[in-house]
Amino acid sequence: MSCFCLRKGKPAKTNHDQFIMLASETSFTVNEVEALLDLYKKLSSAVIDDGLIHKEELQFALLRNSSKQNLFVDRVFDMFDIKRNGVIEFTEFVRSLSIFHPNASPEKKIEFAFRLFDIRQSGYIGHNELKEMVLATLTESDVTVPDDAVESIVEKVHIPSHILNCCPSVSFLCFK
Ligand SMILES: [Ca+2]
Repeated sequence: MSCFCLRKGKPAKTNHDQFIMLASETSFTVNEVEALLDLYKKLSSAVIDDGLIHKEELQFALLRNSSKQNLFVDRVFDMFDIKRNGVIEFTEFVRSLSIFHPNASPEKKIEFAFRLFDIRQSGYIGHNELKEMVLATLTESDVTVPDDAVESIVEKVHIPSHILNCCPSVSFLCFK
């Protein structure tokens, strides 16, 4: 019997041309892109050894567990999965990580943070979205906090009242 598992353990097109292409599109150098491939290989074989990062693998990398559902991981995964096909490919991994590079523009970083909290992708961060993210973070840290305490946290990190008066949800412009 023949095995045609050609892509097992390898993301598609990981040749030098691809490193150059990704370096030209991101803040990374060719050497850094190459180093990211090593990291990508480790992450993408952590749970399902198929050369692609599944949500369980991102979760394992971020939280050291691969089963418990977590809103924060869901959001990060959705943002890395640019093609929205349920896996993070190497090019998506590099392009998304580039936002965290010291040379990436503050505008891009702010936009990423905004999209992370804009759970329903409405263009506004509502009170409930902020609350859900705070709850997800607390739950992951095994901290149980009464609802009114969460409300109080959300109110404290929320926007000043003079902005709140003109827009009850936070738009990207307010967020900046
Ligand atoms: Ca995998």
